[in-house]
Amino acid sequence: MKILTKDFKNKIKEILIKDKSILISGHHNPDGDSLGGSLGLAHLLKNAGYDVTVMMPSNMPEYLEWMPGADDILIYEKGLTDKVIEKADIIFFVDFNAVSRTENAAEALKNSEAIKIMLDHHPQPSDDAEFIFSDTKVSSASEIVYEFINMLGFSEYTDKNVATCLFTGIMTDTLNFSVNSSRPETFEIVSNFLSFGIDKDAIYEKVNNNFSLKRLKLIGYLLYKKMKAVSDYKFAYMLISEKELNEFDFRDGDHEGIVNMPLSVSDINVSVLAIEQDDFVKLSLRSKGDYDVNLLARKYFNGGGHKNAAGGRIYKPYEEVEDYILSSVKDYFSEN
Ligand SMILES: [Mn+2]
Repeated sequence: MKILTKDFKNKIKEILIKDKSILISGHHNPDGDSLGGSLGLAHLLKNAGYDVTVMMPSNMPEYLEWMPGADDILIYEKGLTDKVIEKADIIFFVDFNAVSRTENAAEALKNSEAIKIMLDHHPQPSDDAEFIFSDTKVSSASEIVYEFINMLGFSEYTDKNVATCLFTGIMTDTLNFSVNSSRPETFEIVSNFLSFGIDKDAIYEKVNNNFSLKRLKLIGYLLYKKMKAVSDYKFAYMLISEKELNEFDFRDGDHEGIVNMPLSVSDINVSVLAIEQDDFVKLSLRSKGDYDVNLLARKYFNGGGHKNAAGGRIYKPYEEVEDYILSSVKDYFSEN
């Protein structure tokens, strides 16, 4: 466990006084880990008698709306939520390494005088928080939240809700335990969660088999009509325009998992999904083994993330994006 702050445990214990108001923030477009880690921590701190609010910078995907506590999440709105941020004494950042990852909420979070605690597993944590509890070796931020709870001696406040939320974070970030889950500790933690009576199979079902028929047709269309592969670089990519998105009633969260599909081909090691938005083209990048899409996203696509999963943006007209992706990837692979 990498603690980047001296005397972390004692200082946190000094800070966490019961009458302080605590805000927990996930990142923009929150995924299962950011929501699971935030809600799990919130349930635990509430059980321990703290005043806690959870905020997300933008809406959560529909397939995670069932999570315990999801109904009480504040979705950031300029002005309205700024007051809540201003009032907070302590703010937790869960599953992100820089405040810019909260997009619209970033300014208010930056301006807040609250003490900030980062619980994360992304590489290169920024100094946007005074206290940083971060490790790239663990499966997820939810696992870090669990370690944090343990370190503080708060495990006795774990209940089924805490276990359900943190389990969901670990399950989703490891793509159902297929990646980033080779440490025995991850399964020890999951084993502990099962002892709280969580319904593992139902959680899997709700997260993975909860999409619309239109989304399945979109996947078919993308794989059959849109996917292109560059065999020299074992690289596949798909571009989708706003017009096409509208044809398939595309909703937040619908693209989840699609970018991984080309990696099921033995000869594809890197996959990119590019989605046209109003002011830029949004990229999801995935890879297998030692292929590092974090570096690729940082160098060419105004983004970053993990070695095998990253995101980015291209600020160019949609028509120019394909050429830009191809030349960037060629450039990157000829250098590395
Ligand atoms: Mn994560």
